[in-house]
Amino acid sequence: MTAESDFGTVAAMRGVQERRDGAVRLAMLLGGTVFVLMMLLGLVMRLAQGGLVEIDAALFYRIMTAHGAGMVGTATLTGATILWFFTNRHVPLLAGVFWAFLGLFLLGVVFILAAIFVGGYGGAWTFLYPLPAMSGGFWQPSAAALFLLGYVSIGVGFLLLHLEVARKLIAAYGGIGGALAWPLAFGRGRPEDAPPAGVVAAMASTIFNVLGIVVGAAVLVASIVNLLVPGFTVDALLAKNMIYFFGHVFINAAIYMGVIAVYEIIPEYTGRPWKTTRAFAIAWTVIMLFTLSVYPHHLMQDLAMPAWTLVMGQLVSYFSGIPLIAVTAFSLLVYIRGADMRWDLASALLVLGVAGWSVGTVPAIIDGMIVVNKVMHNTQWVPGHFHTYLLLGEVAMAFGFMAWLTRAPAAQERPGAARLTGADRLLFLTYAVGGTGFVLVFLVAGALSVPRRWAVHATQWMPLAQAASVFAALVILAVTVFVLRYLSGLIRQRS
Ligand code: HEM
Ligand SMILES: [Cu+2]
Repeated sequence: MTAESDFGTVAAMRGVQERRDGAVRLAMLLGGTVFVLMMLLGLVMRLAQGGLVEIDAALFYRIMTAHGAGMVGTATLTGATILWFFTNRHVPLLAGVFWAFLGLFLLGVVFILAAIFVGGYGGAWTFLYPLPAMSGGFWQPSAAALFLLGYVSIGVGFLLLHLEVARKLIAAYGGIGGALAWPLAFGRGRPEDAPPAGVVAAMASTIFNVLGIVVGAAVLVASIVNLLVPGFTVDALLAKNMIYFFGHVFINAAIYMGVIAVYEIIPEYTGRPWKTTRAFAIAWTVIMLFTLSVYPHHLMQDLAMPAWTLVMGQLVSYFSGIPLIAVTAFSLLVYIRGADMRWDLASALLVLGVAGWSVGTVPAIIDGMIVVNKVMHNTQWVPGHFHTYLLLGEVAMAFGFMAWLTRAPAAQERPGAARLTGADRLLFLTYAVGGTGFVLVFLVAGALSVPRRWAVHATQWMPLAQAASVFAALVILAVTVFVLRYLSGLIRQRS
């Protein structure tokens, strides 16, 4: 091959690479924007619960449905985009698959929005069978079916994305076990030969998310048939098991995929690679098994469930925090301590993301105890814990990734040049303080037995919702600036 054609190939490859990144940048822009919009819906709900604005209860439940589905979908969209971007660093992925994923995702969003705001569907993002079919006259079965079809479209998109990732990782690392670093975890493999940390995380989250989506698709299709042919019924307890298996896995996958950004980006700031150690490899395989078996902690109110499944849910809940915190939060502390850590908005948000995620598992584990769950189950303790590891966890990681994609040109050339300006510090603090205050109010309200999912609150609960609204406004302010900053970074990079 001549030098010239070599050069041509490199240039062409770079062109392909940039176009691929273009799709990633667009997906993150959409994700960031939807986060802001969904947070505004969240604020409206909190204002309504605080008695500061008046909205019809039916509208509240539509907003709650849109907020839940929109947030979970966007968290997983941004997580999967992070997974795609970094997997692509290690194995070349087919760009067309990502575009198909994005297209199916957007099609699903259109269906879901139409189902809610045109069709009036308000049965919550969890579509618990047979609720979609029992609207009490608030929506037609067709609206519920459209909502579920939107999920199917999004699910197919995710399957395509994960299958492309799985196919390439399996080929490059010698099978599923190779990509999960099993030779190192359970054999005589050496750390030097193990796949990068991001690859292990990508393989593990791909496996469980595929399983979750397949089970989810089955119960979605059954529910759609039930809506169209009411004579066709499904065992409600089985459907609930399938839905919560899917829901638990899907939202966990969002976070576990987001963490890949931490493994891949933080080394640039510490100057030390995130190593695939034996403990790391074992932990990810264990996390994979736990994620698949812990979902019964959502069914503790279901007396008809076999007792052993609930006990398993509780026990696995205890342990599922440990490997995760050991290989991510603890390692992160070690990496940061031992290095001359550089701070900028990106690294600060990524570290906050790990902290928020780790802290959020604590109230989650508490709620995963059967005796506690009996009391706390339908209180705001529940949104309290999941807003902690989502708002201060996955979402912080997603915005950290976006800040990193558009970091200052000097920092792109030389990571040592990264710095946290005064304005960035203020922005970061606004987000962290607003987010912490917001989730704390949920947890306090939960401890005081304020119920969740109530459109109208008793007068004595209203001050809580009002305080939460102030914190939410701070978060929204910060996040709006994150998105604008990202957008201006994209424009700067284009010119
Ligand atoms: C400023 C940010 C946010 C605000 C103001 C907000 C507000 C709310 C409110 C008021 C509720 C209903 C609570 C209740 O049951 O009484 C809720 C539920 C929920 N939120 Fe958020 N939220 C925010 C951010 C997020 C984020 C970042 C996520 C996920 C990535 C998220 C996911 C959810 C989910 C899944 C529900 C449950 C809906 C249901 O019960 O069906 N939220 N949020
Ligand atoms: Cu769960």
